[in-house]
Amino acid sequence: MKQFLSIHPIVQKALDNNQAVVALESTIISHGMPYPKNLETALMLEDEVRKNGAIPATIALINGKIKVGLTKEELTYLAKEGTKVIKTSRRDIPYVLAKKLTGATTVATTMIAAEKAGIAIFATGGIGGVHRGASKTFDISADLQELAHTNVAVVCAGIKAILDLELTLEYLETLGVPVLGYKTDELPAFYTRKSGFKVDYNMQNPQEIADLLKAKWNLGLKGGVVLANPIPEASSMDFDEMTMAIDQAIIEQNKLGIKGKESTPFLLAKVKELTQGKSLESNIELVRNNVILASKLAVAYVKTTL
Ligand code: PSU
Ligand code: MN
Repeated sequence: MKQFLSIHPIVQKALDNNQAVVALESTIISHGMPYPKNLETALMLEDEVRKNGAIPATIALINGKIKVGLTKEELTYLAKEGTKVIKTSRRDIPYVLAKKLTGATTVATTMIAAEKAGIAIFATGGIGGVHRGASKTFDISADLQELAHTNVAVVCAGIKAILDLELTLEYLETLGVPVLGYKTDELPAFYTRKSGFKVDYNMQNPQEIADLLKAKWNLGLKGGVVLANPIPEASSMDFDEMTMAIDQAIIEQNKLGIKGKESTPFLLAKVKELTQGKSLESNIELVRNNVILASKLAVAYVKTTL
């Protein structure tokens, strides 16, 4: 494992001293936003982690290594390369490493890297899930299987709204993954605070969540947890406008025959276009909000002995 894992000295020192660390993914940088907004956002998110008492560890695959904690040069490189870097989910890892290519990590791969490095808390925008029409296409994100097996808590604004939220919740239930709401009974829908679906449990503070994580993992129950944190009211989108944009994006996707790993980046980019860029601003604010909660959770988690 040592051969492939490269942990930044600042991150390693924090881990050795039992300090709070928050993992961050890199596909949102490469595939989620245009340059230079993506670089500004990546740096802003790392700052938010520090301001909230934790150490950030953005993760990517570079030159044959899984890098946990990136330098500013590495972040800049990823941001500039954009979609030229390989969106790396679990099945892509061996190829990208063996060929010494550059890979941006999805939720699944960020969880794998975080667990190997010893990081329990990870913040992102939204998790992948069961795509609409999956009964025919079988398009179900590897993020869900990862949540079943890998011991990392994923702080997100819910399941990406372009997906089938109801089927994703059923799938997570089957896999035994708790879906927690932060100060809400209702599952947020990424760009909006409401979805019409319920979370499993409404959690009121980071300590309560840290206690739940310790209970799960000390018992040896493998797998992750979804902590769904609603987008702040001021940044949330209009539900009907979003529904229309998503429906239209899916129509265009089907017309163009876009499938597989291109599906999620295409839909998110199309929704951004159809909302005249407004969804991108929401996306940035919801990730910021998740990073703040994840940092507070990481601080509570390292102090919790159960
Ligand atoms: N944000 C984007 N584009 C993306 C993703 C996030 O703007 O492609 C990634 C996330 O990293 C998430 C992944 O884990 O999409 C899910 O993709 P798939 O459905 O192919 O597993
Ligand atoms: Mn897929």
